[in-house]
This record gives sequence, structure tokens and C-alpha cells, in this order.
Amino acid sequence: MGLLNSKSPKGKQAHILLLGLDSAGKSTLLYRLKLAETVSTIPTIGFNVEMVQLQGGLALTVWDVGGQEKMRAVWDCYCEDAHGLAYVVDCSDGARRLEDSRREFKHILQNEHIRNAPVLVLANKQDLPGALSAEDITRMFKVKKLCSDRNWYVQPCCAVTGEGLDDGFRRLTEFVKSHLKARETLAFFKQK
Ligand SMILES: Nc1nc2c(ncn2[C@@H]2O[C@H](COP(=O)(O)OP(=O)(O)OP(=O)(O)O)[C@@H](O)[C@H]2O)c(=O)[nH]1
Ligand SMILES: [Mg+2]
Repeated sequence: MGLLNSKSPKGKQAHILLLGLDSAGKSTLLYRLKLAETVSTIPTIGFNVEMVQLQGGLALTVWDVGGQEKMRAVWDCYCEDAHGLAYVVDCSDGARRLEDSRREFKHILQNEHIRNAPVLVLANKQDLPGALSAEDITRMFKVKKLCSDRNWYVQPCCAVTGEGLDDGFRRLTEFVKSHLKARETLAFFKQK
């Protein structure tokens, strides 16, 4: 049984927000997940939205928002209906870009609409020489500290081959299910 049929908000899709700096690999990753093939991408101006069906019947609506600087200014506007955040990092990026990415990550976690929402950090481009590991990113981005109020996981991956993507999104889906359940329980007791 997938999220669509679960007892989480009736008729609601699990809505995942896919963010990360420009060229981190978000669109490559989205279409790899959806089509199981590598598509050639152009920088996203605005957003792409796709329904992704993972093996096992899990359905996710994934919003891939462009990561260029002018787009980052509007990321907050996409948070309102999100049940989970997938944040993509280009692990082959230089120190300055990694710092920009870390800063944006910290900022988006403060958005009240995704408070407590689970986070999957995708440590992408593991195929490139010198790419930082998932452990490096966890440390550098202070994920443990910044996500102490929610479920989180840092998944090494390669969007071009698809390695790590299914595992990461499956874990995120499990987190989202528990998050929705907790929200439902809270709403039930608030009604009383
Ligand atoms: N080697 C390698 N290249 C990758 C990987 N993932 C993405 N790329 C490449 O990185 C470039 C940018 O990928 P996109 O998916 O367009 O990046 P994006 O995050 O959607 O960028 P914006 O739309 O500008 O925000 C493309 O040339 C991809 O082929 C990866 O895992 N390994
Ligand atoms: Mg894109």
C-alpha cells in the first residue's frame, strides 16, 4: 500500500520539495528516478513537477525548483505544502559553492512550513574524482545539529547512473509517512 492509499491526509499526495544550488543535479536526478534513464538537462527556470512511483507502489509528487541565485530567493514560496525536503549537493563543488549551498540549506530549514519535516540530503556526483563523501557533507553542513528536530539522512548518490536514488527516496518516504502520522495525531488531540 502506498502513501496515496494510506491513512495520511485523505486524497493528499506526499509532496517532496527538491532543492539545491544550480547544477547540483536536481533535474537529472528527478528524471532518472521517474524514467530510469539519463536525460540531458538545461538550467531550470521556474520548476519541474513530476509524479514518481517507486517500486513497492509508493507515490511522490516531486517539485524540482531551479537553483540559480534569483530562484533561491523564492524557494521559501514552495515550502507551504511540502511534506519532506530532498536537498541535493554537488560533492565535487569547490569550497565557495559548498559554503553557499550550506548557507541555503540552513536558511530553508528555518522555514516554518517545513518545520519538523523530514530531510534527505543527496550527496550527489559521487562518480567524480575528489567528490566529498556523505560523511564529509554531514559534517560540513552540520546536518546533525541543524536537523535535530526531525528525521534526516544523508545519501551518497550519482544522478547520472541512478545509484543511491531509490534507497534515498525510499528512506525519505518512510520518514514522511511517520511525519504525517504524527501531524494527524496532533491535529486529532487539538480538536478534542
Ligand atoms: N558526473 C555527474 N554529473 C552529474 C550528476 N548529476 C548531474 N550531473 C550533471 O550536472 C549538470 C547539471 O545537472 P542538472 O540536473 O541540470 O542540475 P540542476 O540542479 O537541475 O540545476 P538548475 O536547474 O540550474 O537548478 C548536468 O550536466 C548533469 O549531467 C552526477 O551524479 N554525476
Ligand atoms: Mg534543473
